[in-house]
Amino acid sequence: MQISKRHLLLAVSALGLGFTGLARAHGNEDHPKKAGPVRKEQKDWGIAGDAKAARRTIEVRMGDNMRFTPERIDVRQGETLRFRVQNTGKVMHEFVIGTKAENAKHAELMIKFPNMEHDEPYMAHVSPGKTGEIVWTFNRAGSFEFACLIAGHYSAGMVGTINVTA
Ligand SMILES: [Cu+2]
Repeated sequence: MQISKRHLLLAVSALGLGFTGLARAHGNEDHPKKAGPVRKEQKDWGIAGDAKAARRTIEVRMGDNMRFTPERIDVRQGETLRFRVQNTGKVMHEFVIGTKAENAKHAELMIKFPNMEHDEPYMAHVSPGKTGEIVWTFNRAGSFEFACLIAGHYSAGMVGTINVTA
């Protein structure tokens, strides 16, 4: 029940954003940084991290071949990682951490609403040639994903695995 309720909420907010998000979001411009502190909301795959707590930086490259390098990241539960995500391609890519179910659902929405604006502390939208950065704390063990949810990229295989061991 919880999943379908969340799905409904996502769909409803996506519909609303269809009007306001058309002009920007997912163009070739970087999203403007929003003012205010990062929203810290516990997710199944962790919580927004403090940069000061990051002991390890993971360099990730994203290319127009719809692949991430590396494709697998191993983490210990409780670790805070800084991800430096480089877009080596010529089109927009993004790095979104989530559960497999969450990403698959989100990717489907992005196909229906390609201009949907989405920005959360567990995602980085990166313009061609640029590098984005996020800091995330993996406080829950499990097998998660990082994915590019730009319309069509996820289904083309633009996805990697994050294993968090207890
Ligand atoms: Cu992509």
